[in-house]
Parts: sequence; C-alpha cells; structure tokens
Amino acid sequence: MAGSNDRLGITRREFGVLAGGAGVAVGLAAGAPHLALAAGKANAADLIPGKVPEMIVHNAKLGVMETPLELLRQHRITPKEIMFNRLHFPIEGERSWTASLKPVERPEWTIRIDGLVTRVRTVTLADLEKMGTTEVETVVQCAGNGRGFFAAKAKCPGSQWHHGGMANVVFEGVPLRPLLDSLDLGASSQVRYLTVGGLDDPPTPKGADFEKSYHIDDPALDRAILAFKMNGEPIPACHGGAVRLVVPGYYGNMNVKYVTRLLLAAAPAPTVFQARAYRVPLHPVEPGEMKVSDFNLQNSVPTYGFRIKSVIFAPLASDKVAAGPVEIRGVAWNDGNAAVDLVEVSTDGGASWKAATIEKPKSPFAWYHWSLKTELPAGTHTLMARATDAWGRSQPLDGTAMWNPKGYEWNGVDRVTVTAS
Ligand SMILES: Nc1nc2c(c(=O)[nH]1)N[C@H]1C(S)=C(S)[C@@H](COP(=O)(O)O)O[C@H]1N2
Ligand SMILES: [Mo]
Repeated sequence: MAGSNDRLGITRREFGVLAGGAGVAVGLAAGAPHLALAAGKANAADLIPGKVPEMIVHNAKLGVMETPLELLRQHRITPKEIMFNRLHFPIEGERSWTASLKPVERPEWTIRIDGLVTRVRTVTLADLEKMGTTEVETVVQCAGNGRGFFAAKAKCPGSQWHHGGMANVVFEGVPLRPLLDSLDLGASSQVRYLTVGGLDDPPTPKGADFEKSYHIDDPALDRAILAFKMNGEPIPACHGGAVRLVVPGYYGNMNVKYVTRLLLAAAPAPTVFQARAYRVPLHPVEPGEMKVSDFNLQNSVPTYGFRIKSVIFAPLASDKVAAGPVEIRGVAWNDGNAAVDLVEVSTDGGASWKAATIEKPKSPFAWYHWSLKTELPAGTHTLMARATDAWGRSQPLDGTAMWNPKGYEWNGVDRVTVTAS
C-alpha cells in the first residue's frame, strides 16, 4: 500500500491552503471527537453560516452537529440548513472552506484514479457533469447516531448523538462502476479493494487521512455514485462538494466527501479510519473487554450497511398531547437489501403491539414513513416502535445488547414517554 496515503498536492494548493498551521496539534485518535465541547454551547450558525441555530453542536472545533427531531420531522427531504454535519478535522484555518453551506465552485476539481492499474486516469467535475447521471433518495446516517443511548449500559467515547445524526436527501451523480469500466484502467487481477480519499487533509502531516475502503466485489458499489448534486443543487462544501461518494444504504463514514482519489489496491487502507475506527466487533463484547486499539481486520468489521431502525417523530416528549385520538408517526429504514414491511407500535411499554401503516418510499434506501392512529387515555405512556424487514431482520428491544466500544450502529427499539392530558 506504499503511496496510498499520498497527499494530492495539486488540489490542496488550489485552495490556497497552508500545511501545518500553528495550534493544530490535535490528537487524531480513531475519529472520536475528544475535544467535544458541552453540547449546545456553540451556535451552529456561527460555525457553519446558514445552519439553523437550533442545531445541537457536539464539537465546535470540528463543526459536528445534529438535528433536533422537532426540525427533522418537518421535511421529507432534509434541507441543507438543518442537515447534521460530521467532519474529522478542525474547520478553522486551512479547512475553513469545509465549514460552508455554499457550493464548491470548481469545475477543475480533479479525481485521480490510480493504484494497481496500467493507466492512471484523472476525471474532473466538468467531465462528470457531461456524463449520464442518476438520482437516489437516501438516508445519510452517522455510524455513531444514537451512541448516547448506549450510556445506559456504559458510556462510549465520542459525541453523544441522539437520533439526529441522520438525514434523508437526494443525491445526483455518475454511477461509479460504469465510470471505472469506461476508463479502461487496465486494473491488475490483484485488485481486491477500492480506497476512496478526500481533500480534507489532517492538520498534522502525521495524522491519518480520512479514507475508506470497499471490497471491489461489494454489491453496494453497484449502486454507488460520484455525486455532485444534493437536493437539486451543487453539494454544499460542508456536505462534501464538489464531489462526494454516495453508497446508498451504508453508514455515513462510507460516503466520503471531497473525493480526490480512487485507489485500486490489493488490501484495504491500513490507516486508522479504516483499520481501527468505524468498526464493530465480530462477536459481542462487554464494556472494558476490548479497546479501540485492539480492533483489527480479523476481530471486527467496518460499519458498512445500516442496521434496520425506526424512529418515532411524533409525538415527542416535547409535544403537548391531548388525551383521545392520536397519530403516532415516524420513519424506518434499513440497508435497502430487503423491504421494510412491518413497523409495530406499542403504547403500553411493549405489552402489546399494533402494526402501523407504512408508505413505500421512492427508493429502497430512503425513509419509509409510517403512522398509526390510536387512542391515548389521560396519563403517562411509553410509546415504542419496532421495524422488521422482509428478511426478518428486526430491532433489539434493548439496544444496549449491541453495545460496542465505539458505540456504533445503535438500532434499539425507540421509546418516547409522553403524558396525555
Ligand atoms: N472526506 C471526508 N468524508 C467524510 C467525513 C470526513 O470527515 N471527511 N466524515 C464522514 C462521516 S463519519 C459522516 S457521518 C458523514 C457525514 O456527512 P455530512 O456531514 O454531510 O452529514 O461524512 C463522512 N465522510
Ligand atoms: Mo459518522
């Protein structure tokens, strides 16, 4: 893998950025935002102008923020102004361009395709714009979404996400596989992995790049696109413009932003974001049993496809609920490989369940909206929602059963306590 971690000096200089600025000696351990400020202290609109001030800021230095469900539920397609944001490197100084909702207007944006190939190629944004594109409505969700709920068993380090580290948006771009085929790369038969890297270099030369690897035969790559539009507009800088890899059905980290490099290699990237972070143990572990530094390619798997999940959008604990008829509603989704065909709702803490009505989404990777009309007598009620798909995959009643050292892939049955009066 020598050379896999080269920095792409050209594009980096194009942004007029300077390497190694002062005061950026940040410990880049495993993507966990150790510098997290107390949630809510910084104003999202100051960090990324245009984001609404109601966003819950988890890490001001990195511009990490989540969407309150009260806002998220108002839109079928999440507007950029309220979309959650996750970056791994400080947004000040040389990466201040990543803290913007404006598009990255650079037709000369260049992606280099190299590695075990006979012919190294480059493709620009202008090239992509001339090619046939496809659109996909898809959930984007951080693997850490819901991490805060694992604290009921043992707190996991990193941002204590509630449910708002997710969005449902429409990406448009060029399908990846046909593009790679058309480039006539002369790839070696040794190629097993595709590693994708972005322009947001770490603040110190020793720091690991954010790059992610995919098995070259992964069927998820059949639906992957190099996206340059989100919700009908050029992708905002903070969400990965000019070009972002979108793998529908895969956790957020697998949707690499600022794509400048596609590397065809025999092995996955050895760097921290692939080899140690964004992994879950192959076998259940108890708190304290395994450290992040113990993760390796044999004992763990990357956070690839979404675990099936449903989230109650209404009523929320913050809503006033009148006793009598009530509509309970929310969203469900999975990795898109089988339809979500059942959402059960309980209003009595799990003693009894009723099937909700499910709307079939436009794409298997988008939110399925579900709702159930029922009655709530005066008093306090625990509402629960549990999704199941056509393959029988469902959600654990106690989500902490899936506890893992980094607190990834939370998909426990959602619970909301409301008082009807
Ligand atoms: N280049 C790059 N791509 C990245 C990241 C990053 O820091 N750099 N963060 C990843 C993670 S962990 C998530 S959850 C999503 C967040 O996407 P969003 O900020 O557009 O919501 O981007 C992913 N892609
Ligand atoms: Mo993430």
